[in-house]
Amino acid sequence: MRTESMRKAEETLTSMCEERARMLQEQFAVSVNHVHALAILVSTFHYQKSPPALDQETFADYTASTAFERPLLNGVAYAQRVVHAERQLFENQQGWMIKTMKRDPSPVQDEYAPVIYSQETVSYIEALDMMSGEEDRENILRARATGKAVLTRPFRLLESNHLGVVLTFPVYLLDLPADATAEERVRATAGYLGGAFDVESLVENLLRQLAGNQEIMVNVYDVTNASEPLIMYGTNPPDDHMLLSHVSMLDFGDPFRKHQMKCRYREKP
Ligand code: WA2
Repeated sequence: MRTESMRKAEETLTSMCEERARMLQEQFAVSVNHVHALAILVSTFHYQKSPPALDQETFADYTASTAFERPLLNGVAYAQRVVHAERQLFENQQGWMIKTMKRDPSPVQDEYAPVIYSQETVSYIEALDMMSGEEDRENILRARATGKAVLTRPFRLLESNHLGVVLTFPVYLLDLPADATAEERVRATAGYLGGAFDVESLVENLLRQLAGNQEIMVNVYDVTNASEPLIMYGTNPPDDHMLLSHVSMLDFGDPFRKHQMKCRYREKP
């Protein structure tokens, strides 16, 4: 029997879930937009000026003072595309060797994506070849072939070991027409500007500020593969079909990935 109090509880849960989904999506979108602007900044000051009018110190200062624009990102960085034939020259110029994400000297590869500029909060990825990590590598390949912002599946981030996703924008050496082919895009690729959404700690922070936080439990899932949802935020709840739940749709701007938020009451209302 559906009582009046159950109907009321359902309505409250729906509105709390929709509010949380809207806020998360909004903070995600502003962060993505600002990373887009940083990709244009690198293109303008590193590649359209000769010699480059950008260095690590300037990048670190600028990204530190604009960090408030990217509320869900733990930091941003720029990885340059280096093909193997250029590796020696690149390493000599930088004065360091390209390392894998496990911090070993990089073995020979066709190409590399070493981080040359980083926000101080993620300085631990400096000199690391971002193509040496499976999730980051897939992002790099998809970003440069499409020219669009792309997201990884949720995975454990370096250093913090928090659950999160990485955002990647491609940077090109020249202006490409909107209908450029994937091969043209790959050939024109200069590097990759991106950052990590520390979903585990920064979404927690966001939700903690909202009224009613004690009463409901929030989970975010990557449901790109509908039959195998991947947890992106929250502890996987016991499957209790007796508890009310509500699913809110999320759009993080990468059409290749689908996400949703699921909210439940912690206790039976
Ligand atoms: N940034 C921070 N922490 C990470 C990470 C990452 N990737 N990957 C794993 N933990 C420079 O796509 C280019 C940033 C990758 C961009």
